[in-house]
Amino acid sequence: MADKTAKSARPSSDMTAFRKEFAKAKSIVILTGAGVSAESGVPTFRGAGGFWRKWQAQTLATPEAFADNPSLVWEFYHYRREVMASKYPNKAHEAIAECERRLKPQNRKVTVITQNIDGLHKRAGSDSIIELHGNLFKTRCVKCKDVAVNNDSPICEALRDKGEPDPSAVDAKIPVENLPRCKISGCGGLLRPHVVWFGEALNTEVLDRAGEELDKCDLCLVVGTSSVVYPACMFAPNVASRGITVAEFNMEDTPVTNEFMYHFQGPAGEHLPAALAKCDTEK
Ligand code: BJW
Ligand code: ZN
Repeated sequence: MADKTAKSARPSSDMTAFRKEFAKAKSIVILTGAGVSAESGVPTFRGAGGFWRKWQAQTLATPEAFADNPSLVWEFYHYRREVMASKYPNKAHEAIAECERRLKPQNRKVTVITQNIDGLHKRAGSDSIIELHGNLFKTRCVKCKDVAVNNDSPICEALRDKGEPDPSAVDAKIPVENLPRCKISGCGGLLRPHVVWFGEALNTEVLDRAGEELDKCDLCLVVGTSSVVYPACMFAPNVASRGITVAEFNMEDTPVTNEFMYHFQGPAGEHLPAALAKCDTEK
């Protein structure tokens, strides 16, 4: 184990030392955020890429924005759904999925807990995935609460060719009756993206499943998240406070970097394949 006694000491970037701990770990949690998909060309939430038209993504990811202007919020999510057709899992997603597959016959578990809604972990072949903030390709009826998978493109006729991200684009101002509607017989309620917006509680079952995996893990990787959004930002620091090794993979420091044993600075697509590659001790 790397030498990191004081909580505020700098984490180690010794990959050889990390690999020794990885070789022994039996229950690994990989907590991911928008940065894991950045190399696939999916914009992150904060920072320069986090704008759509003139709005910061955070401004539109709220129940208030949807209540105020469902057409605008649907344009934003429609754009993000359509964009995903030309985006593919990158080396980081693939390294995580390959690691889960390889470790399974060794009775070693890898669980992805992701804040992302883009579905790229699944597309890379990861199986054990907990989606904390929902999924771009699921809808929820505001009236009957039905949750459904929806891969339609466009999701409704009125959104066809809408959602242009350019700041000069004109809002489509789609009447609410022409926005995506529930197909359950006799309902017809307005659909919303099945995602967790600011101020909304995370699904209790999802939170419980994440809590179980975090409680029993003996190694935790935290990849491409700014670690500022509650409750996910507390997960890895809580694991570290149990004395479990946590390794952060990020382009930069985060507010919790110094709580961890390891910090690997740089693109996840570069460091994760090296971190999760087959060890000499594996059969
Ligand atoms: C790379 C890389 C590369 C780049 N390789 N790395 C005041 C204090 C404390 C809490 C609150 C507060 N006021 C309100 C709250 C609660 C609020 C919250 O935490 N707000 C904070 C912002 C202050 N949280 C909530 O509301 C949550 N619910 C909740 O807490 O309920 C109870 C409650 C309610 C109200 C008050 C108090 C309690 C719900 C949060 C839901 C978040 N939803 C979103 C949108 C999802 C749908 C969608 O995508 O549209 O989830 S917001 C957005 O942030 C999205 C993300 O999943 C989430 C996290 O972002 P993430 O993934 O970390 O992305 P970025 O962009 O921030 O960071 C990218 C990172 O990658 C950076 O660090 C880069 O350096 C790095 N990177 N390229 C490696 N190649
Ligand atoms: Zn309905």
